[in-house]
Amino acid sequence: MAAYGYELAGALRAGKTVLTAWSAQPEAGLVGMIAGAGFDAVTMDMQHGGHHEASIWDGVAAVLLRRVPAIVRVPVGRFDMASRALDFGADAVIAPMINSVEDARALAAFTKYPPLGERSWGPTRGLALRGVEGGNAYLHSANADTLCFAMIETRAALDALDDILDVDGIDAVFVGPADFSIAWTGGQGVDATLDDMMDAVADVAARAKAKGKLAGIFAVDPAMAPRYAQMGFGLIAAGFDAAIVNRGAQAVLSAARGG
Ligand code: 3PY
Ligand code: MG
Repeated sequence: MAAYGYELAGALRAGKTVLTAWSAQPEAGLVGMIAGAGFDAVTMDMQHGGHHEASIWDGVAAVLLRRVPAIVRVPVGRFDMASRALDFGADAVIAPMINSVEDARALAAFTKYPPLGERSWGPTRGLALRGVEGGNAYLHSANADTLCFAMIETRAALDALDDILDVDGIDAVFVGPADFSIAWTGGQGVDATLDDMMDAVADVAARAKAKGKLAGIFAVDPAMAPRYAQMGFGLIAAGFDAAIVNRGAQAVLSAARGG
């Protein structure tokens, strides 16, 4: 078992499908509730969701309390926040718009300890949340047990994919199909389920696997998750917090109305 993770890296490396909820509401009570609802992980979104540094501090704790892996998507270019999310106890970070090998190298530098990268020491909060004292075991295991996902969602990223995958410290890629569709259609439209791009999407997972790296994707429609799993995506985001509340409310109201 991973010393300080809740099996996220191990599960993905063993080929398991990990279904993560996607949390946009920066409210730790709700985040914790979702973590307890049966998802394999919870991802808190600082790029387009409302999460901010304080809600990541509280939200990671709320998720880990449920013994569920906590993942943080940081804003564009905020590699310092990727370091902080790991220090706060996150099991993985997802960085959007990694469009070049230089972006990938910078991301890896902020998320991996020497000699692989330049992550600065200070995971005090994460270790406290897991009840761990002392740092050397974390220092020696964190590079492998905490995961760094580079988002592939532009033409430039697709062109640079093999070089991005070759960067030591980039553990995985994560496809953003909405932005990917905008790039694919040259800005003509946004459609995260666009059939025309699905071969290219599948190719990202295949190329990651060929290089011994992991792959994840955002499933706007949760019904897409099995298809993505078939393509080789291990981490699949399949449950927006707003949709979870809405669908739950519909199910409750439907039952209460007798039908
Ligand atoms: C995208 O689909 O572009 C994403 O970033 C998923 O949130
Ligand atoms: Mg995106």
